Amino acid sequence: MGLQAGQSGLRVYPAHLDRSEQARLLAALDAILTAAPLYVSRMPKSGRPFTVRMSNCGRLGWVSDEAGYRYEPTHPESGRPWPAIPAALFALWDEVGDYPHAPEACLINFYAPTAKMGLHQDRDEKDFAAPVVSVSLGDSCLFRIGGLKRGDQTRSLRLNSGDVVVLGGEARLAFHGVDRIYPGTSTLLPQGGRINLTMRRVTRPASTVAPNRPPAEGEHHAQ
Ligand SMILES: O=C(O)CCC(=O)C(=O)O
Repeated sequence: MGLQAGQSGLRVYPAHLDRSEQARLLAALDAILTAAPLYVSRMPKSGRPFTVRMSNCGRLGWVSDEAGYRYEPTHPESGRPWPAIPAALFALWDEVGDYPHAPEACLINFYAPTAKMGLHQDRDEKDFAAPVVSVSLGDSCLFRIGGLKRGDQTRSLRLNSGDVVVLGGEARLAFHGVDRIYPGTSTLLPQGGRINLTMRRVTRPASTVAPNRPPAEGEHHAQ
């Protein structure tokens, strides 16, 4: 795949999960979404609803409302902690993430046939050295990715059920979004639609936190 400026570190793994792996993941998600149901997030300031419904699993979950984008340890409607990230997703992160610390959040996006997601950057995390690892399940979509500036040229690719995308390196901060869903292109989700999972590391791992003491003699720290 030809890469544009701002896209090095974008890796696409077509059909990385086979049908039975997708079905097992979906079963795990069913249990997660029973405990932490999908809900309607709202845009900062305007309160305009997203067309995508969301939930999370992991120690932290990405939320958005009039107060802004942020990570929270609990579901905004039930007030309960998010369910744990399934083991299969931790294994996937280890396999493709190329990053030594575990993800802390997994955002679950559900796209009904008319839902979409505008171009945006994922920048509410503390450590951009960690990738975002994304899994597509269900109906195919048209995914768009550009560069580091909103106005940069974009390219589109179709993502199908079982595809995995890694936004690492420069592409970690690339603008991206979903222009449309292709209804009826998968039989994985009984009711149709698309689920996208994005795993993220939210906090800076302890070993990479800059020390707040001067270096000891003979010890060097990058400035
Ligand atoms: O649905 C997708 O493939 C992308 C999701 C996304 O951009 C996000 O959750 O930040």
